[in-house]
Amino acid sequence: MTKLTLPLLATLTALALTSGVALAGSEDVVVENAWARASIGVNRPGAAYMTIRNTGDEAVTLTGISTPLAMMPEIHESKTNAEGVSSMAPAGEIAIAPGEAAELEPGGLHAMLMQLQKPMTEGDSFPLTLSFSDGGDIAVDVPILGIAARGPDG
Ligand SMILES: [Cu+2]
Repeated sequence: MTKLTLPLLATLTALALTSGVALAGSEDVVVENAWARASIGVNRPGAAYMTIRNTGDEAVTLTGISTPLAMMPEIHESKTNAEGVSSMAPAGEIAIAPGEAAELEPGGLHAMLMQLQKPMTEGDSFPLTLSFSDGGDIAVDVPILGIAARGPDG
């Protein structure tokens, strides 16, 4: 070890920190009121809900989600047709205009958690990472509410 080592390490650390910062847009995203319902076992998918707010002045695009809780997490959208039959499908990328928010709520957009790795137990929480088109990620801790919860307050 020479005395050159420390400044070199400091430089590398600074570079690593700089490259971890989102390029534009997603650093202004704020996630509010995240919640999920407890599951019965792992055979059926779980779902998580939240408000994803763009507080910046550039549009942001949510491109995907990931969590260690589920092998196949995906943003879905539920729709009800004129006959009252509801169905859901992958929502693709979600663009959020400046000052706007994407609402993930029962009956609409939701984070579908397919292939659960363990049951979702009331009182626990799990990490969920949102990825954006500018390369930024936002990690959220999602509290698990009761099996009959309808909103972030239960
Ligand atoms: Cu779904």
